[in-house]
Amino acid sequence: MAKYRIAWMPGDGIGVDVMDAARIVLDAIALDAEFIHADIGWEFWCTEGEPLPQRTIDTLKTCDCALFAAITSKPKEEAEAELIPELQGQGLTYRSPIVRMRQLFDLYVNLRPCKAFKGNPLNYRDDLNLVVFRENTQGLYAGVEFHPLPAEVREALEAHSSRMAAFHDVPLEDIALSCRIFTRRGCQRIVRRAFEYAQRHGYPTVTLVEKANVIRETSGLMVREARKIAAEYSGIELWETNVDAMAMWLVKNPQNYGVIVSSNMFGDIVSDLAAQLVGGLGFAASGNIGDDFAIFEPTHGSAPKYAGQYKVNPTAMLLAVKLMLDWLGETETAQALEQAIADTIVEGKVRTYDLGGSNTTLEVAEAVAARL
Ligand code: GGG
Repeated sequence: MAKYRIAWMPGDGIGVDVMDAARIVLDAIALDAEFIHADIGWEFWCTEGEPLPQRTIDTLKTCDCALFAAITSKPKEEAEAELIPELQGQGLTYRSPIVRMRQLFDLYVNLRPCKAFKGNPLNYRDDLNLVVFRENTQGLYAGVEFHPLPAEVREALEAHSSRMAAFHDVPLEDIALSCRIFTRRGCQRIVRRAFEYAQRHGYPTVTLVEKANVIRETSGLMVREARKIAAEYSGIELWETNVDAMAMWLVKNPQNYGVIVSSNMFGDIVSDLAAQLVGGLGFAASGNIGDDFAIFEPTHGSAPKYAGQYKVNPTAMLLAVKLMLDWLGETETAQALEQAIADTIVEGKVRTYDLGGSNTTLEVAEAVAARL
């Protein structure tokens, strides 16, 4: 029996291309693992009305972790129009399979390292090593949304907040509401993971990105809990920054930052900004991590127009493999893989089009594999 059972989820679009690249590298390191294919993505929405079939959830439950590439998703009306005729008109609603997996498996950490690899022509600066901890299960992405606003929800809100008076005359069908739900435990655990990481990797600061001067209750809860946790880590300073200011500072002085922690939506935005500083989504991997299960993926989507052309940069996918190896405790192999990726980049001989080269996705993976 193999040491690890890993769910294998290419998804669709270029997800398939970059997963083939991941396989080349995993074969080269000869990880003692069984890879179990699991269905996910647009095809299963169109044909089954469910982009994350129950059989996939069942498979995930039998695995140590999962490697996932990319999926397509489309706005509500387009999604409904692409269902097979038998499934149309049944009131099926597309739900993000990524968000669902995060919630189903309580993968509350979205870990997004953004490291500038030497020789990457797309680096904004060469001295960046940012790591974003984004809360992954609650906040504005909790999925508690209304449109039209139910009358009883309006009544309850009016009973609790005088500010609702401003909307009293707006018809219910003209109001949409998305709830930003924070829990004390949710705030505590993401901040604690960020501090633990900072301590383990020698970062002197953790920067909390919120907007507590305006969003006083949710951001405020996060800030208050972060201050308590920070008090337990004497060598690490807590920096508190508003999200709008952070966007500016990350462009002005990104080298001043290290570990960054934020809630779901702000963390999503800040981590994309941070990714662009080190070459863009082609270099951005993420780990969706819970207490005993994790899913690793490149942060890019499925880029359908490039699907099957094997021209996109697989580096983000390969870095996702590296994160997975770290999480599995295969630290030396993870380090060797990162070094092979870094060496391939700095040598600059094998490059995909985004870096000015003409090599294929698989050629980049082979160049990395050759160094392992
Ligand atoms: N690897 C990340 C990915 O595939 N992203 C595509 C995406 O964000 N889709 C929206 C969704 O979650 O449905």
